[in-house]
Amino acid sequence: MDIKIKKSDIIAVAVREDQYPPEGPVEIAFAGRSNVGKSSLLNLLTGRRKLAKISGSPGKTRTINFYSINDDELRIVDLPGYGYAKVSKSESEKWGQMMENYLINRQTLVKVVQLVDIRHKPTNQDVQMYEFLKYYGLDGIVVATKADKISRNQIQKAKKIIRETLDMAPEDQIFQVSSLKKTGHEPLIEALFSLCDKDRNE
Ligand SMILES: Nc1nc2c(ncn2[C@@H]2O[C@H](COP(=O)(O)OP(=O)(O)OP(=O)(O)O)[C@@H](O)[C@H]2O)c(=O)[nH]1
Ligand SMILES: [Mg+2]
Repeated sequence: MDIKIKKSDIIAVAVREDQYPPEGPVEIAFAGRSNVGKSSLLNLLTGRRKLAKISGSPGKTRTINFYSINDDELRIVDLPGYGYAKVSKSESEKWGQMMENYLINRQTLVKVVQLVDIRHKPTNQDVQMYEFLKYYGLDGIVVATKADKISRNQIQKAKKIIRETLDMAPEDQIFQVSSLKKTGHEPLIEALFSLCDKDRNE
């Protein structure tokens, strides 16, 4: 298996199931709080600065965006973030339905990478999200983002707090990345490609 991302294309933008692309190769989705760096991580992994739109203010990604990697060897799905205070209650309910429908029903979805900010203890919503992923067997990979924001010797401690707060299993993997400094992506890319032949219920 090739572990380089040589090609990446956006293939669908969806708010409803009928807008999803037909099921094909395995899909790996990125979940996490608004502004945690999901879209930036996609750009880092693909080496394309402008593939996904990023923003300094939360609530940038509002749709489920499907990206084909290496002509559909696998797909990465960038999700809208949660915990964005400015949305109305009805908007946040719509968001929940849109996310649940994709996460629960998509048969080719094999893993959801949970992103958390390396500087902070995961929020209650992060914990809830990770519990949800555990329930559906989609957990196991966590990415601590913005690693450039803390010093090297704080990294292990920060990762320990994340592990404990999310109640991660010993075999669960945690990667630290910096999209700003472009570090940490290589082991993550390997982990994602190693999921390529997996089935959802394995
Ligand atoms: N210093 C630093 N900033 C980062 C890093 N990753 C992302 N950011 C910044 O964080 C902000 C949010 O990044 P996005 O990638 O848009 O975050 P998102 O999780 O996709 O947000 P939503 O689409 O709102 O859910 C932007 O200003 C990024 O430049 C990082 O590794 N280091
Ligand atoms: Mg985004």
